Amino acid sequence: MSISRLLKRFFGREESRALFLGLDASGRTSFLYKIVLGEVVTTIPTIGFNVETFSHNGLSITAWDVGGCDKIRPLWRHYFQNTDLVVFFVDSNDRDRLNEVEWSLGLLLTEDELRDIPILVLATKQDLPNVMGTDDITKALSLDKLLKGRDWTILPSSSLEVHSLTAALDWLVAAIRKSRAQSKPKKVVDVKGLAKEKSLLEQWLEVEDEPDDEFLEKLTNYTLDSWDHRTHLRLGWLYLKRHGRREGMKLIFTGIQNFIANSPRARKTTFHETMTYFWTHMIHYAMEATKNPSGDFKGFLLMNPQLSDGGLFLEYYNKETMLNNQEARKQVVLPDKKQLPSLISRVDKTVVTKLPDIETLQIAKDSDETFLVKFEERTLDRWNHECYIRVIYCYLAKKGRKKGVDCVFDAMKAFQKEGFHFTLTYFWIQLVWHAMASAGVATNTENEKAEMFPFSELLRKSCQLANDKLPLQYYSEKLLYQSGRAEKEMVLPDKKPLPSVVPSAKSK
Ligand SMILES: Nc1nc2c(ncn2[C@@H]2O[C@H](COP(=O)(O)OP(=O)(O)OP(=O)(O)O)[C@@H](O)[C@H]2O)c(=O)[nH]1
Ligand SMILES: [Mg+2]
Repeated sequence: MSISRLLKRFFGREESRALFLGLDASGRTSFLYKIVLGEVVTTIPTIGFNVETFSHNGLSITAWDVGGCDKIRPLWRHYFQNTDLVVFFVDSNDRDRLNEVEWSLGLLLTEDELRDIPILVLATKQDLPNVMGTDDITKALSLDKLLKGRDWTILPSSSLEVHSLTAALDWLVAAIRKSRAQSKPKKVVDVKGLAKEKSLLEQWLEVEDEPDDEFLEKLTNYTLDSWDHRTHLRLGWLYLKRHGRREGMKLIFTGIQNFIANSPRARKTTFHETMTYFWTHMIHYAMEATKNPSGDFKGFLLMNPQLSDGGLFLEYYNKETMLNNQEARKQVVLPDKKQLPSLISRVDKTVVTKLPDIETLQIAKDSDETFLVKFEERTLDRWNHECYIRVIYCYLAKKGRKKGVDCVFDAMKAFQKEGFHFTLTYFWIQLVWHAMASAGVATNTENEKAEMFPFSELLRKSCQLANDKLPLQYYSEKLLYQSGRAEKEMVLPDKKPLPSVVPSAKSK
């Protein structure tokens, strides 16, 4: 039985997942929030993703809007699994990048996990003058050829015109339903492990569970009836749900250790630190990333069928590292195949407690232009965090987003050499851009004259930029400095997502 039918049987609701992809600035985040909030928000480029759930024509849709900039496009593949439909956004006003669009869509279509799924191509920004129409785009991208054999269409859209969004959603819902009705068995079998998950999941859903409190009591007095993967998932889910990540984690670790030490039922198992950490993380991630329609453990299982695969860790770790390495049993070792999915959290309660005193900041008296010249000539008389942020600001303000990002990367690689850190560079670009967008001075185009809003003014408005520890509010130290990857490629934050909508968003 398919997951969607199981969902319907258990909760009387249909759930689905749609993936929003496309080049950067193609309009995904604007589209998503126009649907969810009903207003045109001010966006900044998405690093990582936004995820929102909404309903249309009786179907609940969880939409994943994944950042499209070329530097982070390799991250897309982490979001493919269990996708029902892809909405591919094309900026109708961007004739220059049609080749890149075609290439990127073509690449996507070769992905095994996306085989056979319907594709909705959205020609966005139709409210702008002289844009390409859907026919022009179809022809330019050879969509007839590229998408042959799939259920697909191309529709015009504008985040200013509600009816265009409704028409897109009408098609999306109908396509998902049609694809489910046809229920191509090939697709199900092809997705790794799903055939196995399916029957196991059904069995799991039929288990009569004792109430949660009774379950925990049995755990702590070592009388649980079973000690299997399902039990581990349940205890992880329950502790995280009741106590949050920090406290929940402690309870999970001691709960499992004590049970193994005291219950004859767990005689054959030994405690494994890395495995426990892995599953706790995956459970927590799943809880944050999906809505649980019933709020109970079965609802959680149903929304996250991938967790029933006990071998899931093999996607992230080599078998050798996880199972044959004594060190991994005693302390957490990092995955050596791919990074664990990052946690997303919508609620940002962290505040910067100690703001630097702006007046004491030693912002060089030079104008931004002179400062940049001195930086390029290597004649600055000091180098500190403010200088670093200021270089980023000057390039972004002068060159606009796209060229500015490239300039910052080139400049920092040349300047910092061995010390260059890919993720941190991107992090600060994003935060500076966010500050600029909030101050209303972010422009996408080159501005050679750059009647710039001076850097000191930006810092005054967004003083968190002066806090060089800011990345640690988003990233764990381990991921940033000890994973060996963050220096070389973009890794997503594991504490909270980077901002992608400007807070004081006003309707345009
Ligand atoms: N005129 C017009 N502008 C739009 C429309 N949709 C998006 N934009 C603008 O296009 C720019 C990029 O929009 P986003 O929604 O951030 O694009 P994105 O695809 O999420 O981009 P990334 O997150 O950078 O990958 C912003 O300046 C939007 O205001 C639209 O329908 N009409
Ligand atoms: Mg976006």
